[in-house]
Amino acid sequence: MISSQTNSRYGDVNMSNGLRAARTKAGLRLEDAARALGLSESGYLKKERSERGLKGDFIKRAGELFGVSAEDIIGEANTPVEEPIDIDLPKSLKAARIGAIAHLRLTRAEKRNALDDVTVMGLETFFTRMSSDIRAVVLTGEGAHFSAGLDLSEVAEQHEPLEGVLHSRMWHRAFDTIQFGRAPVIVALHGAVVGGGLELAAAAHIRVAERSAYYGLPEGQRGIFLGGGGSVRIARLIGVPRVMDMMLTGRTLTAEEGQAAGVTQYLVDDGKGFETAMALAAKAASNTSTTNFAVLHALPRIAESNPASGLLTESLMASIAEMSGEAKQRLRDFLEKRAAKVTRQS
Ligand code: 1HE
Repeated sequence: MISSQTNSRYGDVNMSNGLRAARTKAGLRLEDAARALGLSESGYLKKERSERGLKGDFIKRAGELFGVSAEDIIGEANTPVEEPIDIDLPKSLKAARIGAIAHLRLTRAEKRNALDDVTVMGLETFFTRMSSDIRAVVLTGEGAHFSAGLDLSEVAEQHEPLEGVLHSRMWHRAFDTIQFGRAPVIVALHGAVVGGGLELAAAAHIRVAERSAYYGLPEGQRGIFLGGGGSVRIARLIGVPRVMDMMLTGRTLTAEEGQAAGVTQYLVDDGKGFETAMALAAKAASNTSTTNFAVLHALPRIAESNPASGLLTESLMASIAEMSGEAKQRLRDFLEKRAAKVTRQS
């Protein structure tokens, strides 16, 4: 797909060019399309390269010529193009960027995105090596399920207790790089989100569920225990009594129950998870780096500390944030009526 550089809500993004795509599909050469639309070749080329070319009467005539609707051309033009990210990952993970947002996918659908050692270490590699101009990450799973959790075939092979401890600590290390990394992580969930899959989701900052999502902790049934941080993160999200129920009885929660219990912050229709996560990522990405650092690194530690230390840390963090040049500019923008007001969202 040919792309043109435009500004969008994802930062500087390569957008696919709807006009060019429609002409290519129609099998028309550039010079023929230009002539039919009454333009010089360079005049027509400019329109293919520029969003401004995709408006008004011109787009209607081009649509007629190429045999597609104007809406289709514009829709295609508004599709951001994913560009590869140059980090070596196992084949169970794929990463691409859309402007300043990285899209990381679990790509082991044939095993329901079960998390084997290679994948967990791949997650650590990605979040450790991610370049500083990535401002937010969207995490999704391919196939019918987000993740079936720990790859049980690997655990069955462990023989010494210490091996199990070190294995669990490896998960902790990897998931810490997600929770305490440099960018907000928004995860879009669907289908089974169970065991280690739920532990992975709990390490993200915002969870979006499609209605097909369901949550389980089948560790109880398998004769094992949480090991990827769930005793801490899932218990903090939904409370120890719910975790106990899920583990002792094998109870699963529907997407609606998970939303009510606090597993997720957003519940959307099937097929809408990724676009919702991208929109949320774009909002998070537009904050100042200092605010996002404070939210990711200071807030959870403050919330877990004793109140007196927490309040002191809050004051220190607040002062650092207020002093940043970016904050000063944003405050001036509001006071001089250039910034958006806070409005009620439907
Ligand atoms: C797996 C795994 C896995 C599937 N490890 N291979 N997690 C669990 O106990 C969940 C176990 N999985 C399931 O309950 C189901 O697979 C699902 C509900 C997620 C999906 O069902 P379905 O019918 O779509 O798929 P399937 O036929 O069960 O599985 C497809 C293949 O994936 C199959 O392999 P195949 O070679 O026969 O094709 C399965 O064996 C394989 N597969 N899940 C290994 N988990 C850090 S501690 C965390 C502790 C935990 O996470 S415990 C929870 C483990």
